[in-house]
Amino acid sequence: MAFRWKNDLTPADVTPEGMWLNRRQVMAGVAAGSILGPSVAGAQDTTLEPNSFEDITNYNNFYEFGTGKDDPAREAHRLTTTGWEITVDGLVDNPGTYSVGELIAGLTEESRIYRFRCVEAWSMVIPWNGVELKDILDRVGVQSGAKYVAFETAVRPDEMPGVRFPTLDWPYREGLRLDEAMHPLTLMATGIYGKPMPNQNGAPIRLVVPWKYGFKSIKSIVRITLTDQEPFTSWNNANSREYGFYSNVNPNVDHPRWSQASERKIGGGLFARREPTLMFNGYEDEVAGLYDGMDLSKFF
Ligand SMILES: Nc1nc2c(c(=O)[nH]1)N[C@H]1C(S)=C(S)[C@@H](COP(=O)(O)O)O[C@H]1N2
Ligand SMILES: [Mo]
Repeated sequence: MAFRWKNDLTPADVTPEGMWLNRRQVMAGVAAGSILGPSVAGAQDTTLEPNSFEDITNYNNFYEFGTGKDDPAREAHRLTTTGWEITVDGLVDNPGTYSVGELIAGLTEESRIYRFRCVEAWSMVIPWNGVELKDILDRVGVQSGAKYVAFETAVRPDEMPGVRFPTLDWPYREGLRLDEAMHPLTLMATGIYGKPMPNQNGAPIRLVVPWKYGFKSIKSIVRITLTDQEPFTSWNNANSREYGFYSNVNPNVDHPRWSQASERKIGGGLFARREPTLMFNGYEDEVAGLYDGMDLSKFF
């Protein structure tokens, strides 16, 4: 079945955290009934059941806080996010340094459940809150020569123990083609489960591109640059054989060291079966047209 997106999922479609825990217990025992409360739209597809807030905030990749999955949950409280500013520059009509509030004030707030797929072959389903990146870009005025959007994460050695080591060439940087950035599925997320974005997930604002591997979804953004050149991206720079610029979820293109054909959903328990990975992470109907005529094994 097609995934639902845009405005057809509302906060009421997201099983509240407490309800979700209850629900698992109930499902284990008695038959399901009306006491289960609201559930996720499209729940026939069990992979769309959101992960718990606990899973989403305790199993993270955020190398600025260390390379272990539990490092961000332990270390990211050091990040101070008050007074956060984002510099917008390059080919825009209104370059400048803006507070998060200035960038998103008055834009339509979205609540959307997206499947999230890491290149390490695990996945989660996350209820995000945020705004469409397109709305922010329209606000700053993209000039006609712009073809790409580049993003940078903060680098704060005093707050981010991981950046004291050369794990990556800091700052963490990512980029999208302009049409990918303007696609309505592309969010700038400011929260999870209706709560402000936890630091380990990229507070106060991070990108979410659901048809691409997780590493494209750069966290704790401090700079957005419109450019006519394909941007530097951290993982492509670290290992260009393993990580291309496009990084679309593609079960037919293996990572050089492991298969991408299946995935394990986090939180499924020890005996959870692997699920087949879907082309473009299940968003094929919505985004395949962006890549018409491109050889996706070459542009991986
Ligand atoms: N700045 C920054 N952004 C980042 C990363 C990172 O290490 N640093 N890791 C990426 C990777 S590999 C993944 S899978 C996702 C994880 O997002 P989550 O922890 O919110 O699930 O963040 C991405 N964004
Ligand atoms: Mo990842």
